[in-house]
Amino acid sequence: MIKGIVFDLDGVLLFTDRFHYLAWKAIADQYQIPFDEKVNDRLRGVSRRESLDIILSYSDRDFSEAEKEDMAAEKNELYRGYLRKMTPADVRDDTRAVLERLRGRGLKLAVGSSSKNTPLILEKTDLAKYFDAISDGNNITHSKPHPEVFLKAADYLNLQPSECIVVEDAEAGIDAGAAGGFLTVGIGYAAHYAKTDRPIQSLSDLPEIPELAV
Ligand code: B16
Ligand code: MG
Repeated sequence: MIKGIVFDLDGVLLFTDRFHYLAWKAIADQYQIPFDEKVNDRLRGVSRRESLDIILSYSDRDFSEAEKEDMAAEKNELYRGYLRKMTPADVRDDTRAVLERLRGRGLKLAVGSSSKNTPLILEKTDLAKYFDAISDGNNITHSKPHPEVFLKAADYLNLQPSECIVVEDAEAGIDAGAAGGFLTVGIGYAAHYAKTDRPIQSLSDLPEIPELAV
């Protein structure tokens, strides 16, 4: 029986993926590295440093460790510039409605995000109040597709992975959910991924999946 739901943040609850794209694009342009939406899709759910390594694999020159640290820090400053301008209006009405509906059914809700910027995002958008637990890039040592972030979320909820659903937009996130023993729901990019258990078109479809049917 499902008792809890762990939501990915970027690409599921919010569309901060656009800000990641814009910030990485500025860095890539600065170093004449080819970067487009297709490369950006490879960064979904992946940590900041691993994202940089993927971007740099499209360059024909080598970068020192110090240069890489500077690039990652600069990207994060650009990204946080976008985040600071976010407001509660950046959360879709149907997203809030779904969260309220699921809470109303007595389900426990958690965030499971690779992002170290999760606290800032939740504060700016006033989303924290819907969640019983937050597991993010600040409390993990292995990023998705490792299941750590979701296992910690389930643990914070005092639930077993088999009692929880993971909702994700990234292949790495679906792999992480499956590796942890969660039922996976895929939205957006992950709705087309073969390993996703339950693909959905929009978050509003989540309460209708068979495992949550009342
Ligand atoms: P940060 P999620 C992930 O968030 C993003 O999808 C991914 O593109 C990003 O690199 C990662 O967070 C780390 O973010 O640089 O803010 O620590 O999808 O797991 O909510
Ligand atoms: Mg995501």
